Order: sequence, then C-alpha cells, then structure tokens
Amino acid sequence: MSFNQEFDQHGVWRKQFALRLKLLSEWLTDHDLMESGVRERLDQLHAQVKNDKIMVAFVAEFSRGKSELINAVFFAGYGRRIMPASAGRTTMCPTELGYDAEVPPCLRLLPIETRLQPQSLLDWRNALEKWERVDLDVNDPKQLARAIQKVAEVRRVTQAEAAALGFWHDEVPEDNPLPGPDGLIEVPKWRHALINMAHPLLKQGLVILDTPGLNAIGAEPELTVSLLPQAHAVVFILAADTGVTKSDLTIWRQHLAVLGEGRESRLVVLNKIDTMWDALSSPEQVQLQIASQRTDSAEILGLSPRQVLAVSAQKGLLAKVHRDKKLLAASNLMELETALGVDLLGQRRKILGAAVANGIQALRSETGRMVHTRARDLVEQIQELEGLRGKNTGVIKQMRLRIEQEQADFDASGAKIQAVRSVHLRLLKDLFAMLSSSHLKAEVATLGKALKQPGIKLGVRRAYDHTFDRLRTDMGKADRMAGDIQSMLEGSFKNLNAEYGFSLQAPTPPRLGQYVKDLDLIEKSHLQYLSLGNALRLAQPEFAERLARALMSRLRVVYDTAVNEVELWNKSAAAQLDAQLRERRRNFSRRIEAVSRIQQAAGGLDERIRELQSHQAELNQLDVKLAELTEHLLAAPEEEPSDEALVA
Ligand SMILES: Nc1nc2c(ncn2[C@@H]2O[C@H](COP(=O)(O)OP(=O)(O)OP(=O)(O)O)[C@@H](O)[C@H]2O)c(=O)[nH]1
Ligand SMILES: [Mg+2]
Repeated sequence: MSFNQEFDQHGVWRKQFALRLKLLSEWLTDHDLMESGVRERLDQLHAQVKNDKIMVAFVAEFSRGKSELINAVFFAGYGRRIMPASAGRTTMCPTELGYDAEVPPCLRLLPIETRLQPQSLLDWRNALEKWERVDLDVNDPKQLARAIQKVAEVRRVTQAEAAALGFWHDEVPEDNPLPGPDGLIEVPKWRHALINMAHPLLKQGLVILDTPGLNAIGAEPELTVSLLPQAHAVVFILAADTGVTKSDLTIWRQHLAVLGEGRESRLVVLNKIDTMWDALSSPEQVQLQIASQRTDSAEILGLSPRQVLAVSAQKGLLAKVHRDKKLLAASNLMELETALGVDLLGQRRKILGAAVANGIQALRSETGRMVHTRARDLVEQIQELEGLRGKNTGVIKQMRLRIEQEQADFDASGAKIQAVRSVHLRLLKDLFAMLSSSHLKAEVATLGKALKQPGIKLGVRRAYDHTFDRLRTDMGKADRMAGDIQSMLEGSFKNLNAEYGFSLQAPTPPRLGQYVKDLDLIEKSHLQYLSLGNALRLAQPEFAERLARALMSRLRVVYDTAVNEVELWNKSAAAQLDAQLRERRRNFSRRIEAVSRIQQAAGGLDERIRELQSHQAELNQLDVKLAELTEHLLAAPEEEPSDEALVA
C-alpha cells in the first residue's frame, strides 16, 4: 500500500473514531452515565486522536533532492513543482508543511533577524501574528509555487552581521560561506517557514519538514535539537552520483545516527539513480551499478543494503505528472512510498491504537462500575421491599425510620471520605512540586550558568552530566512517590469499599519511570554540542544561549506531559469518589420515596417492585450496549455496519 493510501485509511479511521466517540458520549449523557471522570476520559481520547500529528522530516546535505522528493511523493497532484528545487542551495530555511483549520491557507515566515533576540523558536510559534504572512491559493498551483519560492530567499550582509546571526565563525574557517567580491555574505532571509494548506494528507495530520542542507543551518540548534528528535520519521537522502561524501557522513553521524536509538524510524534514500541510466550500458549493467552504490553507501553508514532505497525523485515526479507507468516503475518511487506508509504509518497507528485502547479500557471500567453500583442498589431495594410484603403499617414506618437513620449515619461519616481526599491531595502536592517548572528551572540553573560563562566553557560537560543525573534521580523519586500515592489510594479505597459497599478502584497510576528514557534521549541528542570539536562555537554567547533555551524547551515538554498524566490520574480517583457519593445519596432518597409511596397506597408495593425489576432489565441492556459501543470504537473502519444502526 502506498503512503497516500495508508494515510487515507488512517484518516478514515480517525474520522470514524471521532464520530463514534460523539455517539458514545451522547448515549452516556442520555443514560445519565456522564460523570466528570468519564467526561474527562472522553475529552482526552478525542483530543488524542484528533491532534495526532505525524511528522516526516527530510534531511540531507544541500542539493541531494529533499525538496524534489517531497514534490514527487506528496505534491505530484498539482502537476508541477511546488517546493522550489534547483541546482545549488535552494531551500534556505526549515520549512514545515501542515494544516490548521483555524487559519486560512498561508505561508508564514520568521525573519532571520529574530535570531538576535532571546526568544526561542517555540516562543515565536506562540506569536504567529508576528511572522510575515503570504496568503496561498491552493487552487492555483502556479501562484502556490511562486509564493513558496520565498523559502529560497537570501540576504547579503556584512561579515559582522553574519557572525551575529550565526553564519560566520572565525574559529572554524572551513565551514564559513564564501564572501562575494564585495565582501558581503549570503545568509538566509528567513529563520523558519510554516506552510498551512488544505492538502488531503496534511489535513489528516501529516506534517512534512523540509530542511536546508544541514551545513548551512548547523548554527540553529533548535532544528537538530528539538525538531528532528520530535519527527516520527526522518528520511535521509544521498545522491547516487556522489555516493556518501564526507559532509553526508558528518550529517549522518551528528544528527541521524543518534535518532535511530529513539522511537523514530529512519529511512535512507539513494536518490538520482537516473543519473546512472546509461544508454550505452545494458539494463542489467545499470542495475548492477545501482546495487553496488547501494551496498557501498549502506556499508559506510553501517546499515544493511536493504535499508537503503534507490530511487529517482525527479523521474518519479515527472512520471506521476505525465502518468507514465513505465517511468514510474523505473523511478522506484512507489517502493519508497510503501516503506513510508507501512513502516511509519503502520507503527504510528499501532502506537496510537494501543494508547487509545488503554483509554477505552479505563472508560469502560469507569462507566461499568457505575452501572454495577446501580444494579446492586436495585437488588437491595427489591429485597428490602420484598421483605415488606404482608407487613403492617407499623413495620413499614419502622423501615422508613431505619433508612433515614442510615442516611444520617452516612452523611455524618462524610468526614472519613473527606479525610481520604485530603491525604491524597497533600501527597499529590509534593509530587506536583517535584514535577513543577520551577523545580526544573532550579535543577537546570547550574548548567545554565556554566553555559553562560564567557569564553571557552570549562566544566560544562560536568555540569551537564550532573544535571541529567539529578533530573533522572528526581524523576525516579517522583515515580516512587506516585507509587506510594497509589498504595495509599488502593488501601483507602479498599477500606471504603468494605465499610460502605462502594466499588471504588484505584485508577491506573502514571508511569513516571518511562520519562527517564526521554531524559536520556534529550541528553544524548545534545551531547554533540558539548564535544571538543564544538568548543569554539560553544564559546559564542548567542550559541550557548540558544542551546540552553532549546534544551529547556525540550525538557519542559517532558515535564508537562508527566504533569498531565498525574493530573488525569488524580481526577479519575476524585471523580470516582464523587460519583459513588452521589449514587449513594440518590439511593437513599429513592428508597425513602419508595417506602412513602407504599405507606400512602396499599397496592403500591407490587407495583414498585415491578418498576424496579424493569429498571433492572434496562440496566442489563445498558451494560451490553456499553460493551458494544466501546468495542466498536476500536474496530477498523471497514468492518462495520452503519453507525446509525448501532445507536438504536
Ligand atoms: N537527475 C536527477 N536530479 C534530481 C533528482 N532529484 C533532484 N534532482 C535535482 O537536484 C537538484 C537539487 O534538488 P533539490 O530538491 O533542490 O535538493 P535539496 O536537497 O532540497 O537541496 P537544498 O534545498 O539546497 O538543501 C535539483 O535541480 C533537482 O531537480 C533526481 O532524482 N534525478
Ligand atoms: Mg530543498
């Protein structure tokens, strides 16, 4: 299956999931099952599936064909090049293509001069109105391509300006760009570009990241440090005519080799195989040559030849535009699309599917618990009323008094339940403090100071190691704290269940230990900037400052995610207590009401029992329906009867 098809299917599933979730929530509301914990869970599931983005980044030395490959895979439908692709350096700034329904189609550009200001790229993303904006007409491919051409714009500046912007380093002359005859230096005009357009794949949550040849942007740590590690897949591109050059290898080692150890998938593409199509050689000879380039490249990168896909982006684009099947087959582009579709999307779907299945499981048990509480209350009420058959008014009055006494006792013991809640909150406060941004800031402060010291930064590496060790230790501590809270919840819930016949169950605790792995990954991906080879660059205050900021924003994401997880756990526990209290109170008033009706009318007893029995039958059906609706949520889109049929 091609990437496009696979992605479409993923999109269909997500759309149907949202619809099914909506039906389920309506059904829950109709049947009075929409407690706050349940609502919370539903909202979370909805957001999880709706906001799921898949980022594919294209990375390579300049002119290897990143932009051309993006054109061929994603934009051939426009019948022309959309991303500028030409000889020499073309894409000058990282360019992100995605879709946000809230804004009209447009291209947003962040001027390169913003590098002189302290804000991080993440800060700028939260102030999109400050970016330069160009409206896009997606129905006019020519206008579209012309507008996007802007990502190739450059400015000419003095050497001093170039240095301030991070494009000139006196200490590493071999990396510096060549000045023009007038001594001026060409630098990108923009720091970052965001394209918002309603392309079908982007609409379904695909985000494409085109990058400039990495040598040109090595000075922007935020790309390599925060954007690339966040990508779900990175496509690394080589050119068949050059093989693996020294600079290809540098990029691979510095930016991609480390990524593979994370969750992301990597794909290596040997592009421009058409340059080896030689009329004087037989097709077999050409194939052999391509195969040997593949083997050589794979060997240098330390991969198996299977992991290197040989394609021609340019011929693939041409073939798609002209609907030339033979050329398309020769370009091998579809094989790459399959790899992207199966590996990347398949994996992503599995991860999302598993996360969603967990959420649904929790939802099912939370609502199931409510249904069971009600069922048990009904059984007890029926028994209570059965016991009244043939009894005189005195006994009935007695019973009413007893229920009222029980109710009063229960209200009085509210303090006990309150006590559980307050112990829980107190423990949580410590845990939240451990994960707070002020705590994180304090932990990172020493490292920040080491990075800010002027000149060559001695001791940075040590501060770095220590900081990460401490963060890991603290995260481990937080994990144990969460474990303690969970034990406390389990214990008190058990007591309350025994004492009041509740069916409380401690919710699944957050697994904070898993964030230690994220910390490891962040540590590893920044390490290269602290190497001896980078000491001179690190000596520059702007670079060190940017590095510190990029590091902090990555760490913050980890901590924010952890806090969210703890919050959800807390809310689920609190909501359960609330729900059980409410159900119990409702139960008392129902019992009292039943007895008063019987007191008023002699025949009321049988009638009331029959009423309760029919409630019982309804409740059973409710349970069956609930199982059906939740199971249905996870079903693949094609294997289902129409949704209307299910909400009868
Ligand atoms: N013959 C041939 N040329 C290709 C192929 N793919 C790309 N090119 C050409 O190579 C040149 C560079 O392609 P781009 O897509 O601009 O390369 P890039 O990697 O995006 O380069 P930068 O944006 O500068 O980082 C262009 O002239 C493309 O037309 C291919 O498969 N075969
Ligand atoms: Mg490009």
